[in-house]
Amino acid sequence: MKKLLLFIAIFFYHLMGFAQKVDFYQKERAQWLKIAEQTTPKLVETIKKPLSIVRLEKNEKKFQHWDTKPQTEAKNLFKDSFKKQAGVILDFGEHLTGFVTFSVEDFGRAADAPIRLKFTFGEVPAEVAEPFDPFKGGLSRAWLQDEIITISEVPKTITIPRRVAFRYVKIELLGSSVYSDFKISDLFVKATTSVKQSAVPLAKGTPEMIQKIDQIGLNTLKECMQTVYEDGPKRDRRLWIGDLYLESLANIYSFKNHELTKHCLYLLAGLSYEDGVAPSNVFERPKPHPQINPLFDYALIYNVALKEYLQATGDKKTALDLWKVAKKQIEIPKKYLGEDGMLDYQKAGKEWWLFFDWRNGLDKQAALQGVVIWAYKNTYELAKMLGKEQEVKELPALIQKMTEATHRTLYDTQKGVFVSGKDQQISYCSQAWMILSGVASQTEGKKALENVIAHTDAVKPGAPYLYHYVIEAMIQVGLKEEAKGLLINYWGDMVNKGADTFWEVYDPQDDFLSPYNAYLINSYCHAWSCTPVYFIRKYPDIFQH
Ligand code: RAM
Repeated sequence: MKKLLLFIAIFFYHLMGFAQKVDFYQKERAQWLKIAEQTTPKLVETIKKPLSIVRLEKNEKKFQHWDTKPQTEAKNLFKDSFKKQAGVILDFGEHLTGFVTFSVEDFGRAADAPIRLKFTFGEVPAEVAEPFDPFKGGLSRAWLQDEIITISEVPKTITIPRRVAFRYVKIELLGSSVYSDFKISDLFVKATTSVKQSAVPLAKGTPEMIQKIDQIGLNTLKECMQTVYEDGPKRDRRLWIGDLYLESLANIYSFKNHELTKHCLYLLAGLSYEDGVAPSNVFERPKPHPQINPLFDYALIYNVALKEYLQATGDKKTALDLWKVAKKQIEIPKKYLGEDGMLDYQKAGKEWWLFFDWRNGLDKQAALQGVVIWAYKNTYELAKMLGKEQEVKELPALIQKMTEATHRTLYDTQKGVFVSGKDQQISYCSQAWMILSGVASQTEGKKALENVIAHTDAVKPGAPYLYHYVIEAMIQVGLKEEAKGLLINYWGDMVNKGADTFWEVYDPQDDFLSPYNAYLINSYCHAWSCTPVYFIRKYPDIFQH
């Protein structure tokens, strides 16, 4: 008997071990990855040449205190000795992403020593103005775009192996023959994007600043649309769910490259973690693989992105094929859900990365309740479109229970705002998520946003990502003028400071803010900042008049 019990115990132990290792998408994964591969977009390539040679000027009033002044046409570089022009800064006049090729030629006298050049590419002037070292940032120094190239034979044409994202390039001379001279006789970039179709023009009479914001938003989106929706073509050059969601919304109202969205949704599904959680971010090369870095809110946002894709395209086949992923994501919060309808946000915060925004000290309890309810609602809508309500029939009751509990626990009736965490923090983030989830009624939401604007100590958004949700919430409660005002103030401020593409983080009070403790490593062409394109085009009555 004892032996039998021991045998049963061992059997179950192995069974459980085996169960843990089983890949939740074992049956589907290969096929999803195959479809992802088949839908990889072909990039559109354009050759672009520099427009001018610029000089840097220190100016406290300009972004990060640097300004550029045009000096002469870029083609003058190609005629003359480079020795005389070392340190030159070329300006391409726009943000570009691609591979740079350059040629060197001698002046008739063969070089008797190699030439060593240092190229520094910058999205913003500070990157070609400030030294990169010593580097104290939290991410790899190698993201900074400086490349040293040694040329052993002249003449020569060389393509720099690294793809770069830039508007400016500084070229320095680190070494060359002391006897002979040379020139850089050509330099161009083969710029890429997967955007094929241009966006329709805005209505006549659209305010000038809105037009500028829209154009820069389109440039940002175009640059980030490569073979996936990248978060930033300079850094991190990969597909994140949160960025994909906002980019695909903007794409629906502009370039309409739905094939790219489909490709990304399949790639994410095919690279989901073995326990079924959608991966926070994935890489395409050297072969498709996820970063093992689960992110709670992003996993749930996968469902919303899939629903929006279905709504925009009517492509039921894809949505049905990927439904299994959406269904699995709704399980994630259940582990933390108490009998009272509130999530154990502290436990979730210990076990997961909860993102919502780059803002130190932000309390995420309210946002967490909000994002779960919002994702559940969207998933239920998706299920209805696919005739799958039965498979998620618990959702409506769950949504109601969580909504009531959240309202009871987090709404401060006296102050007229939603609070978060044990210190009852008041933030823009919490108000936005309480509105988007429907926890706040229309009137409460409107009042909560008005109150938070008036509340000088409220925790403000740190990155454009959260500004998106705040503006969406404003529109939802009818604060249309405020939404327009915020869009113009926040993104318009970047325009006034010279943005060609919108930035990863921007605090109007602090040009040097960086989540990575090194502002030069911030991305200055960042996917999640492109959403004015979505607002301006989805709500023409608010933004195009
Ligand atoms: C950064 C990137 C990316 C974002 C994640 C959460 O690494 O900026 O865009 O989605 O954080």
